[in-house]
Amino acid sequence: MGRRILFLGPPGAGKGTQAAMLATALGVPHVSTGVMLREAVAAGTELGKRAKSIMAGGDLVPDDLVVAIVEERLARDDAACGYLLDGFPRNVAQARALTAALGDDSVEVALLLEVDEDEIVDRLMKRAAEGRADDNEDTIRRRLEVYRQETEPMVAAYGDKVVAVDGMGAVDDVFAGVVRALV
Ligand code: B4P
Repeated sequence: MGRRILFLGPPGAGKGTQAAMLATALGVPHVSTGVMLREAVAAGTELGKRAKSIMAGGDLVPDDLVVAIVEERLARDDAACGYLLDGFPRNVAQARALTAALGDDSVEVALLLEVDEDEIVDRLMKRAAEGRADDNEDTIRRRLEVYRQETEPMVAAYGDKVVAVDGMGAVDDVFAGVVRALV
């Protein structure tokens, strides 16, 4: 079994950015629930129709929907050699579902990207120009609140698997910290 890495951190911490770089470097699939959900919204599938307004408001899509798409993705052949989870699990129930499906070894290391709240708002407001439906000031604040209420309590559940990485620098400097955390 290859590497099984999880990226944790607040919205806009750079999980998607770093996960894409690391997945390419390691040759394992980058499994992002945010990307999969946005694709479902764009394609207008049943899942996308249910997720659309929830995501636009900054709330979490229901666990059963998200767990189903992740289980389906991790059952594909390419994930047998490892994977990089980005944005999932996002609460205690999703973490339990992952462990129930794939066991305690489903996550080998959890990289926690740490970024100040001011920097997060700044980054997401800049991305708003790219037109993502959930990047506006009200929704960004809601996503931060959801992170504190639902995701942060889950971080403790991963205990000594969690390695904190400074997410405040330039993208390449943060990536150097990610790589150091894995050796
Ligand atoms: P996600 O797609 O997971 O998005 P995110 O948390 O907002 O962003 P991320 O941390 O990946 O930041 P990024 O690299 O893009 O979730 C979106 C929504 O989907 C959720 O609110 C929820 O509704 C739903 N959802 C997803 N997963 C779910 C789940 N498991 N359960 C239920 N619902 C779920 O970086 C942000 C910006 O910063 C980018 O513009 C980037 O270019 C920039 N940036 C990155 N690194 C930088 C750096 N070092 N310096 C400067 N800018 C940087």
